Order: sequence, then structure tokens, then C-alpha cells
Amino acid sequence: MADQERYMITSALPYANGPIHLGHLAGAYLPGDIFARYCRLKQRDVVYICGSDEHGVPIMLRARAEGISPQEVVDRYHAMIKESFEKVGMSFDYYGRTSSPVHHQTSRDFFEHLAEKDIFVRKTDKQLYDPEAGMFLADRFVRGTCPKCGYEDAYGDQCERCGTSLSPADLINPRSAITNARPVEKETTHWYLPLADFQPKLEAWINAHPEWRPNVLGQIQSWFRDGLKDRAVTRDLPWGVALPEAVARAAGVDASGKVLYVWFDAPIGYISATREWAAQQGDPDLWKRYWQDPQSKLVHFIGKDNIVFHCLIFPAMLMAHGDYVLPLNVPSNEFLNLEGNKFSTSRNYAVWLNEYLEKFDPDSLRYTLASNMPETRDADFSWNDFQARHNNELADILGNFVNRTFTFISKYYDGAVPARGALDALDQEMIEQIARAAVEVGEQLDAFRFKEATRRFMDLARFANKYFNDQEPWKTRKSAPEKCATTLNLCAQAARSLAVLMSPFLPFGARKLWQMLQLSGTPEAATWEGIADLQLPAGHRLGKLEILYSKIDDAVIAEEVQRLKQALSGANGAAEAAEVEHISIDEFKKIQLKTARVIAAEAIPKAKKLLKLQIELGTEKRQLVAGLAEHYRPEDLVGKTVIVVANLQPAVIRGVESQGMLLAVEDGGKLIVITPEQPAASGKPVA
Ligand code: B3M
Ligand code: ZN
Repeated sequence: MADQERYMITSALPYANGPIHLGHLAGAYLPGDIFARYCRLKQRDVVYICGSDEHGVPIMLRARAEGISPQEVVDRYHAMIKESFEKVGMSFDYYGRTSSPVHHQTSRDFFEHLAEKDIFVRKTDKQLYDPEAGMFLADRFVRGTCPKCGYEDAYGDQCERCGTSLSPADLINPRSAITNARPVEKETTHWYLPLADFQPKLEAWINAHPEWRPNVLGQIQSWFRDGLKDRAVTRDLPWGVALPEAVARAAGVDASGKVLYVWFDAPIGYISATREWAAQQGDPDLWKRYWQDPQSKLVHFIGKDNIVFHCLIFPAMLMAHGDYVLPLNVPSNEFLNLEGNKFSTSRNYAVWLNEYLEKFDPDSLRYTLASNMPETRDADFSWNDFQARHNNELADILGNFVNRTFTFISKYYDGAVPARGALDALDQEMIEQIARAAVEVGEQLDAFRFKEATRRFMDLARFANKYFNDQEPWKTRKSAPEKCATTLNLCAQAARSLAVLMSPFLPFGARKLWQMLQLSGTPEAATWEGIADLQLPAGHRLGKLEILYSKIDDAVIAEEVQRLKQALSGANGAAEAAEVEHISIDEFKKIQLKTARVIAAEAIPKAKKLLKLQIELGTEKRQLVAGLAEHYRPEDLVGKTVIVVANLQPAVIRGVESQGMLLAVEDGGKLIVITPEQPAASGKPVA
């Protein structure tokens, strides 16, 4: 179809290192799906792509934490995420994954093309290296103090507390996230994308899009004001897309252990997934129609933490390459909070999509999130709002209208749509309202205003209920049968129109209603332009009435609210527990536990809780400070064999040097020193 508008739509590739939660859905996924479904109804030529982002340090950290390979991590979560997306109605044309061979090849070819065009700058400098793990510390492999806000657990690529973008060298007191060791500096060579060179072109391009969301343009302009900096696009990591050997050879650099930076290859994942889709269509070059034809409209749906990558870095890469279209828009969403708090994976303070889908209808979630989408500012998901939207709108407005229409036609017209007679003013208005809703919902969706579009859709259902009430068919059935028949004919037509209009937002209810209307195919095969056509012929037999949306009980909601309260209140314990549970075996092995014999013990003046111990550690003598003064008399400890952490950094406590830590159990406020259950010599390692 020559004059068809063509859309290449993407949603951010989720990291395959954990399940999807509602915040993800509200951010980059639901808006993309609503828009893609709408575009298809508008008969546009649409390809909607997503896939799992399977490289990067977070996946490697998860693999280490579980003692499995990164491939095993991504295989698990790719499958889980893909399934939960399908169950919530995400209508991707293809859901790929960046560990696929096609993606690796596409990324390497892309990188090599830029290298051949001499786009990159190569720099050899000192980077943080973990001498114990024998590896460079890229991105989240290093932690330390944020130079901006002093947060001591900042990552090497970003500070989670203040959001500042960081590089490992920025951190104060860096430490290895693998062994906790103090990193050393070691020389290494990397390739950089000279973003500053692209700033004039990027500014010109962005300034040609004043229609983009203000929150997106605001963030981009602040990056421009700070001046774009070179971005390293390779890493020394064992997991990722390997640096093309030809590029390394040409630079006289050893390529071994070097991979493309995850944010270089991930956006190329959109392209490689489209290539895989094209191959599935039997036309391997078809992907070029969507990525390399100026007619194609590229739209990226993302969350706000991905703006710099989708509005600056990836476009610079596409500009550098030269064969690609640039995004028409990047409708980035702000964040969704949960009952007034931030989602937190580590504290399990989240509503996981796969768990939600075990208990609730996907449409209810889609409707609640679409009605409250964080389009230009953060929004909040509450279970009470979820229940209210479902019960008061989906059930009581949309469901009620459908129910009354079907019940009346079934009871008084033997289940067949009655013939329409002369139209009165209210009939005319009902028809006009349908047409106007289709236009206005469409305008809102084309402007990426999903909240407005959802509200406008539900307004039509509200009007249809009012139309039914105002026409009083229960009276006109006797007093003016033709008028009654016209009323119910138009209600049936409105039900069909609503099924098409709702399908981008509520695909499951739309299909159910379509079947109840005994219409062939699915509402997705209908046309947006045909929404207001009165397509049901008189005599058309309706199917069996079903409840579109059953109400959700208070008790079910109370249970969910309680679960989140527990996750929040147990947060510290859970967080500590989560931290302890998640250290890897390598990390645990770093702690040197040894037997030791107490050879002397004394109180420490003005430190009522502390004792100073002299211990024998094999042939070595050491001094320890232990918080045992309120639990043991010094003389009771002399001669005991205890367990100590022998490789703890020495510390000075209340003026007394402590060269290690003694282990004790805390139980009911008492401290009980741990001792071997049989005599053991001092200085022996705890296995
Ligand atoms: N994997 C997910 C995120 O930062 C990241 C997106 C990639 S899109 C190419 O939320
Ligand atoms: Zn910070």
C-alpha cells in the first residue's frame, strides 16, 4: 500500500536480569502497545519491536550472586519477561534478544562501519582494575562514594540516590563490587564516540522537534548546556558483543576480553530484532523499509532514565552511520511510584507483572495505568485506585452499558438487533458522539497523550449509558415500539464502536465483546475510520451475554495492600537479608575465619560495653576489641578458643586498636561467643 504511513515503533529492551514490574509496564511498554494497536487500526504499516537486553554488568552481577553463567540468567528472565508481556497483551511483531547471533553480527557490523568511517576516538588510559578478581571494573562492577551527594554505595555508572551519571574514576574510595578489594589502576585502550562532534547536528535535529514532550526536551537541553562528552563504547568485560577483531587489529590493540558497551549494542537490538522479524516474513531485506527509508516514522517508547541514550547517543550513532532514519519522537515517560513509594527490586517492594497476572485481569491493569500514565510527571499506582477504576468504570460504566443492551435485545427482540426507524435529536447525537470520540481519541493518541485518550474513550461509554437512560426503552417498548427499536439498534451499534475504540487499551475485553456481538475475526481487524459506521444490520443475531468485567472485592485488594506494607516495614531486615543472601561464593571466600585462643582480657576505661582481648592466632599474637563487657567477665574469656575474622582491616575503637573481629551469636539481647564444639588449635581456618 504505497501511500500508507509507515511506523517503526520500539519499546525499551528490558534487562533480562529480573521480572517486569508495573513501573516498567507504565513506562516504556503500555504506551508503545496502545500506540501500535491504534496505528494498526488506522491501517498504518506498523512494525512494533522489543526484546531482552542481555548484556551489561547487572546481568553479570546477578550471575555471580547465583553462581551461574550470564547466559543462564538471561535465558531464565528472557522467557519469563516474554511470557508476561504476552499475557498482558503486548502486541510486539517480534520480541528478540541481544544474545542472539543476528544481534551480535548486526552490532559488530555497525561498529565496524563506524570504525571504517573513522568516527571513533581511541584512548589509552588507566582504568580501575581488581587485582584479586583479575578483571577491569566497568560500570557497576565498582562502588564508591558519589562525588555529588556523598552516597557511599554509588555505582560506577550512576548514583542511585541523586541520579548523577558517573564514571568509575569519579567515585571516592572506590571498591570492587566483586571482591571488595581496593582497585588499582591499569592501562587499557578503548574506543570513544566523540559526542561533542555531533552536538551541532544533534541540536539542529532536536530543535526541529518542538512538539516533543517538554520533560524530554528539558533533559536534552541540559545535556547540551553541559556540553556533550566523549562516551566510551567498548569495555573490558567477559560478557557482551565482542569487539570486531578487524577493528582491533587495525588499531594494533589486543581485542581479547573487549566487548561493545552495552548501551552501544542495546539500541542496535531494535534493528537486529527487526532483521529477525523480516527473515520470519520471508524477506530478509524488509527491515530496511522501516529503518533506512526516509518515509518511515521511528518512535521510541522509553522511561526517562533512557533519554540520553535514545535522544543523543543512539541518534549520533545513526547519524554517524548515515543509512538510518532518526526518531520522529521519543515519548519518554516519567516514573510510576507504588502506594506513594518508589519501586524497589532489592526490597521486593513491587507488583511483579507475572504475579499480578496470576490474580487479576490484564485489562484492569492496562486501564488503570493508561488512566494515570506518568507522561510528563511521576504518577502513583495504588491498589485502591486500581479497584475503583475497575469497579466504577470498567464494570459500572462500560460493562453496564453492554449488559443492559444485550439483556434488553435478548429479552424483547429475541437476541437480534432490531431495525432502526426515524432518528430523533438524541439518536443523532449518539451517532455524532461515536464519530467525535473516534476523532478525539485518535488525536490524543497521535499526540502521545494516553491519559487523555483513555478518558475520552470512557466518556463515550458514559454517554452511551446516558443515551440508554434518556431514551427510556422500557417505556417506549410499549408507548413507541419503533423508537424503542431505534434506541436498541443504536445501542448495539455503539457497543460495536466501543469494541474497536477500546481495543488499543483493553484488547481482552474488546475481543470478548466482539465475540458477544457475533462478529467475525477480531476488533483488531476493524478500521478506525469505520468506528462510527453503523455496521450491524437489522436482524443481526447477538451472542450470549457475558459479564465483561466482574467486580473486584475489597478483601482481595486489602491483601495486596498488606503485602506491600510488610515489604516496606520489613525493608531493613529484608534489605540486610537480601544483601547477605546475595553475596556470591567468591565474596564469602574472601572472609578469613580462624580459631583463636584468648590469652588475656580486660575492661576498657569509660567504654562500658567493650573489652580489650589479647589473642593467640597460631604463632601470631593480636589485640581485639569486642563488645562483650555486658555479657562476659574478662576472666571468664581467658583460655577460650573463639572464632575470629582474621583479615578484617584494623580499626581503632575508643582509642584502642582492634586487629580483627570475634564472632558471637545475638539471641534475645544476649551475646554468646562462638567456640568450636571440640578443642582445636588456634590459627586454624574455618572451612
Ligand atoms: N536495558 C533498560 C533500562 O535501562 C535498558 C533499555 C535498553 S533500550 C535499548 O531500563
Ligand atoms: Zn549521588
